[in-house]
Amino acid sequence: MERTFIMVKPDGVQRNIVGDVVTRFEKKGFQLVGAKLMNVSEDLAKEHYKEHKEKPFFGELVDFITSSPVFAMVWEGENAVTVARKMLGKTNPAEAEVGTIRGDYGLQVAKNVVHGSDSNESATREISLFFNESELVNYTKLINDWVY
Ligand code: RTP
Ligand code: MG
Repeated sequence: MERTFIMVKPDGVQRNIVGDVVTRFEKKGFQLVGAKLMNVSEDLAKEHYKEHKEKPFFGELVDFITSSPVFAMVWEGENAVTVARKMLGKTNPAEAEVGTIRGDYGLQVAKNVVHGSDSNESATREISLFFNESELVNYTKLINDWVY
C-alpha cells in the first residue's frame, strides 16, 4: 500500500479547515496512519522545501510554514500520492478546480491550505522528516477493495 504525507498549512489550521481535510481523506477511503499538530522549525522547513531553495519565494515560504502550527498526517491507500494530489488541486487556488481542497478553500498561492507529496520518493522522505517510526500506527481496519 502506498503512503503519502499531507500537511494542513498554518492558514488551514488558523481557518479551522483541519477537520474538513481529514474528512475528505477518510471519506475517499484512505487510512490514517499518523497525525499530529506541531510547530515546524526553521531547519525542518528548509529541509522539507529544499527543492525550492533558489526560488524567489523560498524565504516567504519558510517564514509562513514556521509562523503558526501545522497539522501533519500520513495517509495510506491505493495510489495515495497521485490521488491525494488530485484531491488537493493545482498549486494556485485561483486555478484549482472547484471540488478540490485548494479550489474550495483557498485564494492565494502562498497560502494554499495544504501540502501533499509529489512522488513516492518525496513521500518517503517527507514522512521520515516529520514522523518517527513509533508515531506511525499499524492497525487493521474493516476495509477492503469494496468496504471503504
Ligand atoms: P506543496 O509542495 O506545498 O504541496 O505545493 P505544490 O507541490 O503544489 O507546489 P510547489 O511547486 O512544490 O511549491 C511549494 C509551495 O510554495 C508556495 N509557492 N509560492 N509566491 C509564489 O509564487 C509561490 N509559488 C509557490 C506554494 O504555497 C506552494 O504550495
Ligand atoms: Mg511541492
